[in-house]
Amino acid sequence: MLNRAKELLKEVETFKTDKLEELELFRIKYLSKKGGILTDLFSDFKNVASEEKKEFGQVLNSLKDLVQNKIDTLKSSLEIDKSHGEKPDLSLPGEVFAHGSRHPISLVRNEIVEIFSRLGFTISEGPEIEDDYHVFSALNFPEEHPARDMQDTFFIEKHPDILLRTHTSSVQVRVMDNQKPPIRTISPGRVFRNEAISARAHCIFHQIEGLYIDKNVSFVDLKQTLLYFAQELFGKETKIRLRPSYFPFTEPSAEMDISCSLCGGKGCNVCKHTGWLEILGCGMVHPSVLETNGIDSKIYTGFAFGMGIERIAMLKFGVKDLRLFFENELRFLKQFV
Ligand code: 2U9
Repeated sequence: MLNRAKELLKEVETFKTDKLEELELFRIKYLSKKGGILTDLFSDFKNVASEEKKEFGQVLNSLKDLVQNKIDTLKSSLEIDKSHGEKPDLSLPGEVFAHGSRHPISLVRNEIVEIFSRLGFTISEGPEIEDDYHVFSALNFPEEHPARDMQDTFFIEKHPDILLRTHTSSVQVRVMDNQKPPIRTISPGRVFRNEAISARAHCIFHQIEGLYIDKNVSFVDLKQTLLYFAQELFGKETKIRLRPSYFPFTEPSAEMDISCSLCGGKGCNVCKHTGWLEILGCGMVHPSVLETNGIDSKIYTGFAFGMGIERIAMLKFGVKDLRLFFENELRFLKQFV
């Protein structure tokens, strides 16, 4: 019986297969509870002469370990091979990964940031959760202004002074807190307004606001800066026009149109046959805003502007529904690769 066990050790050692089915037969042959070779040998153990018991026991245990190891190693290597259909060809070139692409809002934001960087504007960022002072009071919003209303602004529950910023001008208020003029900065970021979601409006959108404060900054500087910006973004042929407007934080204030980039100003569906497209608001920083923020309005003047990135992206890419920018539908995003 000892010799039989030793022969089996050799047999197991030399066993090879490249088929999982054959390995299963091997397992049954040795380990099956009914008629398995090892099972039978273990039950014969009691019949072995006592002087042979020690050696037989050791051989039997080695045989059992060997069978189990053989099954484990062959099984794992056959399963790896099976998952590849066949043994992997290590000389093949690697698989090409599909790269993601920048979101259209990021593309437009980066382009706008680059244009103003060339004019010496720095980039400033600040918190999305703000306080009343940085969003409204420091920007000359009167106490009763509708923007301060629950209908227009998201307030943090039980904290009437804490809210989600409705514009990134609050970042520039923080810049003025920490920096003396000259100040030349743009602040891109998400803003939040309590509005119903539609093809033209969303409760979250992205803005870029700009601020330039120095001695002798005039409306001419504002106009020339924005003309450069419009021609860099929409093409050298682009014309601008400024229409009088009103914001609490600028005086005088204006809205800026560009000549329609689709019809070149002749009139089409996109510009509603006017030849012009509104793209941003702007103005000279209100003297009260300068004073509230510790800047002497007799020495310094400044201009400011603000635009919604979604609106610019819609015009640039011909997107008709603003909601597409938020849905992250791959068929939409893949068009901007
Ligand atoms: C400071 C002082 C003044 C930023 C400005 C606008 C005009 C403006 C809107 C355009 C479309 C926001 O996204 S929108 O709804 N913005 O019309 N924003 S001037 O004025 C400032 C900024 C900072 C300290």
